[in-house]
Amino acid sequence: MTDTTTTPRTKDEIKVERPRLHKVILLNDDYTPREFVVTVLKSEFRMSESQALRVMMTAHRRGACVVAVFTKDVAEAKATKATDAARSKGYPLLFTTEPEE
Ligand code: TYC
Repeated sequence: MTDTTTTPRTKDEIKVERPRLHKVILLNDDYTPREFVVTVLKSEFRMSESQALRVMMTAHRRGACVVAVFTKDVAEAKATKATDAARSKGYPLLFTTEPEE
C-alpha cells in the first residue's frame, strides 16, 4: 500500500465587515415652524442650539440636510420618533433614512 499526502489548497478565512451606516435626513416643508424643527433636533438628536439652527437652515434652503449617521436600526428608530413628535403637534415635518454609500 502506498501512502498519499494531501496538501490543502483552501484556507479558512473569516471576513468581518462593519455594518453599513444609515443617514437620518431632515426634509424641508412649508408649514413646520423653524423653532419647532430646532426643538426636535435638540431633543431627539442631542444637538446644541447653534448646531440645530445650522441644520434646520440648511434643510430650509436646500430642501434636505443630513442630521446624523447611525446603524440601520438606530437611524430608523430616531427618524420615526422625531417624525412622530412632529405629527403629535400636527406638523408635516419628515425625517427619512438612507444607507451611506
Ligand atoms: N420651511 C419651514 C418654514 O419656513 C421651516 C423648516 C425648516 C421646515 C427645515 C422643515 O426641515 C425643515 N416655516
